[in-house]
Amino acid sequence: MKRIIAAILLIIAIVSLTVVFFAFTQVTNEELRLRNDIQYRSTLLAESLRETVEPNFINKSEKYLQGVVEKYANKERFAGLAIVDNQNNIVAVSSTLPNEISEAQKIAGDVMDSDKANGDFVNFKDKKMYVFAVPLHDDKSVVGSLLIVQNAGYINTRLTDIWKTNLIRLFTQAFFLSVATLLILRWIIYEPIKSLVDSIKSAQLNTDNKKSVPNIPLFNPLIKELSNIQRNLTEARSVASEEARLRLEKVDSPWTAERLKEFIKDTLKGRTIIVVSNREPYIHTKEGNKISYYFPASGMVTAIEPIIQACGGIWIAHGSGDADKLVVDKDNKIKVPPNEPKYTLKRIWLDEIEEKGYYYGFSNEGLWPLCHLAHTRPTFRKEDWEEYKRVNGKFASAVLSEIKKYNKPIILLQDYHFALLPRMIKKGRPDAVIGLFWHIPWPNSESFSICPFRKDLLDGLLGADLLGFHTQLHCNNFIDTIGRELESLIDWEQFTVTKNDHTTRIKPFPISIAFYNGFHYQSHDQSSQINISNIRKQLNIKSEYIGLGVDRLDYTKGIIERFKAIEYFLEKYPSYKNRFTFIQIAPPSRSKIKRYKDFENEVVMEFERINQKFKSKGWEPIIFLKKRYNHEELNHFYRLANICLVTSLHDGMNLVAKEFIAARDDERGVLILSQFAGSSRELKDAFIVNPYNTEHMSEAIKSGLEMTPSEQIRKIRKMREIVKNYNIYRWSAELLKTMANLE
Ligand code: GDG
Repeated sequence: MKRIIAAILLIIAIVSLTVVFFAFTQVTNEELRLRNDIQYRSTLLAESLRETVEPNFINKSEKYLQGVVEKYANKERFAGLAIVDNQNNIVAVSSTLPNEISEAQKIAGDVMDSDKANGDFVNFKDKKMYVFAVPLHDDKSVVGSLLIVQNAGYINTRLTDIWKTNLIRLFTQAFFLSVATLLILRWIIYEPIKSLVDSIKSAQLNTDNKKSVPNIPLFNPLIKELSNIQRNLTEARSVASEEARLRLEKVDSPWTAERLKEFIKDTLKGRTIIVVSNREPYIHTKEGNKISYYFPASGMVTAIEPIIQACGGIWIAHGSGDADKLVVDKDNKIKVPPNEPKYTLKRIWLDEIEEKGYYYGFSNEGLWPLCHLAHTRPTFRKEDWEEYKRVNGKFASAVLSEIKKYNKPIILLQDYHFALLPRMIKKGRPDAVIGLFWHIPWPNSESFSICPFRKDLLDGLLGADLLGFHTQLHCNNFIDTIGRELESLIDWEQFTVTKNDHTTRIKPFPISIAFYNGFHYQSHDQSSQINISNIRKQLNIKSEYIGLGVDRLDYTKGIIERFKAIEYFLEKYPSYKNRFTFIQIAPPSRSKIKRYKDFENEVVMEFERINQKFKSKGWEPIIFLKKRYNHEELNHFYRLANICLVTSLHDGMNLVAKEFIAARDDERGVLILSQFAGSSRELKDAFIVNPYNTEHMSEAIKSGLEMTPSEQIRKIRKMREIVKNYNIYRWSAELLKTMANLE
């Protein structure tokens, strides 16, 4: 835009200079012409009058002379006449001239001295006049002078008119030229470039409605290149799609986004997929006038986003960003990812009371600690429960209105925020196939029994056709809980629960990440400030060994236990002082909840205490980064670390463990993993530790740092195979296949 304004200003400047130059020339010429004209007319009159005036002047016939000067007074442009004698005394003067004509008399004096007619412009009472004087003679000498005075004001008026006309012309031209420039830029540059961009976008998005590259002679070389790119893209895509189709039959080939897409086409035959979660995948925020977005630190979002990116559909979630409302359409929808739209995000707005009761209160002060055995006491408040019910109802209405036009839609509900949603949706649309994935652990039935609203929660969940958990243990715990709490028919063979003629299947689906052929993350955020080569410099790390922890600031993640293990390790093995630095990345989470605020303070106090205890010049054992990094940046951290510590006190799966493995295509690095994280069931080649056993963890740190490269390669290679084999695309295929087979 700045450039367009500059171009327009330049054009205006050039036009102005041209117009001013020509106006100036015209004014100069016109002034010259008018001056000559007035002079010529004055000379003619003066010469013709002299013959009459001279004899009467000599005869001193003043009366006659007065008659002459009155006769010519005020005719057309003549202002009057005057006659002076050789003493410069006025002999006769037109009554139309002012009394004070000393300026004119001066000219008469000069003319008599030089005995030569002459004229000049003078001002009479602010009026511009032209005075022309001729000498009068007797036989021998100059006896006086005849003065012709003409109004010359019209000359200035005429010149001003010329300037005015030219300025009006200038403004008109500048205006039309600016408009013309804008139109030309739009027609010749913007529109063609936009249609080029649209055609490339449509090729990238792989929609059925492809736009061909337009034919614009002006951009021929560019168009040729773009046509080639578009063709190659389409070809590459159809090859990939064909390969994916073939791979469907080959069980052991890797699962990719393309393969999942083909699989879904094959299995769901065009049925629409709706995802519902509390957390949205893209959060828009505003700083000053600038709106930007970020991808939140959430295991659920990390896992689900690649699936919906691959298959398209609608994702319904709480719009929590302060600029979310500014970017949606009238239906509160926006196409995302913002830079390469692949699916629709529909935002649901919650007011403060709803968010407080449903999200912070019931979900995170009640259900979260209830399901995680991490020794934080759950809090159940009646008013939170009411909000939880209300918000579940709000989401149910949104889902029901979204699926109105679809037959047998597939609905994937996410997590513990929506335990009541399956029943609510099923009531409105019995044909909808509903799956709910519970991303956190399910505790044993006794622990669960403390929840005052457990029967309603369980009944709500049993509205689903499929309930997914990360591990078989969580499935067992769930069925135990049902057996203990509700009247129902449990089939332990099939792992189903039937209540009121509706059957719900319970099945483990260990969630994963988008890892295949070396890729394991998509760059979602707008900018990265850190890369592997500058982390050490930016954080001023000189140590030989680096340890890493990446967790939301949550009391279930075992961050304090991890710090204590580091303390124990440094005490027991002081040779690692100055040689080992532990980086803890901890984006703040749910900080409006007191327990989380307190936990944050505890973590800060603990790392400061440990740093105080061991620090030396230029070294501190723990670097605590209380901020959010994007996945590209996290990947650099993963690749830099010698050891990664995942020491959750209880965790459904833990994707950080899998992300660390996936990032290590150099086949180096050691994973230290809590036995209470779901991922420890799959990643058996990690150092499996009990986070409550400080000594054991510190030994694992030592062994990890001292592990030989060949041992690291052996272990990490095996774990990479596992994550690659059971990646998020396979997870999703299995979940959707199970749902499709339920009918
Ligand atoms: C729940 C369950 C289950 C971390 N820091 C940043 C950031 N992260 C990303 C990680 C990872 C995700 O957040 C954390 O995933 P986890 O699985 O470790 O944990 P939860 O958020 O508690 O997830 C968990 C998961 O759901 C999936 O089912 O595994 O058990 O508790 O992807 O990379 N992401 C960004 N910036 C950060 O600073 N963008």
